[in-house]
Amino acid sequence: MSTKRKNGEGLYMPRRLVPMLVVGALVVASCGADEPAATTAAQDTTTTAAQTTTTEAEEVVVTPLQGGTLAEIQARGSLRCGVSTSAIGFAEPQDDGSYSGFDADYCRALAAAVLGDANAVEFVGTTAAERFNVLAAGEIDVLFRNTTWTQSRDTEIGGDFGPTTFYDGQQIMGKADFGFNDASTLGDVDGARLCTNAGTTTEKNITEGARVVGAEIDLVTVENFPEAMDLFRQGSCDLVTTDGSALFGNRYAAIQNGEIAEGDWIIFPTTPISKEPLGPMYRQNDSQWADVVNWLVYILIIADEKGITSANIDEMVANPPDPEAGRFLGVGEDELQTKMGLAADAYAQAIRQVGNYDEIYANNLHPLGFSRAGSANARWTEGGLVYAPPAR
Ligand SMILES: N[C@@H](CCC(=O)N[C@@H](CS)C(=O)NCC(=O)O)C(=O)O
Repeated sequence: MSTKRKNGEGLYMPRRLVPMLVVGALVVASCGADEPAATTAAQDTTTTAAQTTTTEAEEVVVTPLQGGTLAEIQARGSLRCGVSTSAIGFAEPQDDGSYSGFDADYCRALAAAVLGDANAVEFVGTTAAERFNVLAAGEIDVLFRNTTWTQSRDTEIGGDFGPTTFYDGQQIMGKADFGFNDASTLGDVDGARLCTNAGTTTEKNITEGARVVGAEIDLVTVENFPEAMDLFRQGSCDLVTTDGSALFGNRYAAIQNGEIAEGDWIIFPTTPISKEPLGPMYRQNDSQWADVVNWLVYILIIADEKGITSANIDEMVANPPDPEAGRFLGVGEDELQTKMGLAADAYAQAIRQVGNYDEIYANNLHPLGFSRAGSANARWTEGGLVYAPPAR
């Protein structure tokens, strides 16, 4: 792996101290069980970390459990939900061991549907590299962890995906001081050191993308994305790359806490370099559980379409706006939830205790400056991709 830098384009700062800083940072990162011991040379350490953690799917060897997840959760009385260890707006650890965020709210909504109690969740923080093993080993019932639906993950590692909850895409963040601007492209990463977390689609996308545009990069992978952000702050990495949502979230937080000024950190290219449809993942061959999770996602979308919210749910249950709403709120004679092994009011509880799609989005992502309008996460009636099949 090359650490050579491009000169003469005025894009990057000199980097004489970088090797030492990277060694220090990767020693911390290497505390993870699967990480190799750090070597003394910065370049070697970097190379080893990247090479041993890039193969996200191949490392999973545990035979998936077969079926019965719903019954297990009902017997246990709690939902084990895998989330990210720390992802701004999606899964933020709280002092009491719970998590808040967009993904965390889906865990809570699912617990409300299955157990009637949004607080009946055991959150399990997972790194990107370990998440599929944790799922396959049966340590969690479902994974809501900024997880991109890909063909290899769907076919090679014993898992299945539910409907997309957030349409994301990979971007890159650099410093305006180093010459990056809104017009920067993938080609502008030539000669740069990029950081991200291991076990992600991010690694493959940037490696393939850079190759396609003829850019030579030095990719450094660490265990968690917050570590990658630290390297970026220190200047050990010229650039960080991951799902755009995380870049926007980190930049927004840094502006809010006074660390940087608006315009200091540039996110590019404007059109992401990949599609990252994020959503739930569960073990394959458990159709009953898949249905429960999938229809949770769908019904929160349909509730948004119909204006059924946590604030007006009681009124809506008393007077459903139409027959479809009557069915999924559990008051129509032809309700379907009991046939799925749930209480008739399962999804009404999810809406009551957590909210519909728009509420989950607004509660967690509006504070970070995200807007559905004009994005792929807008309603399908407003030009977006958020769409659900009919509840009938
Ligand atoms: N969507 C990608 C990336 C997932 C990912 O790890 N994203 C980062 C940025 S949101 C993350 O969760 N970081 C939190 C952490 O590393 O703990 C994937 O499924 O591989």
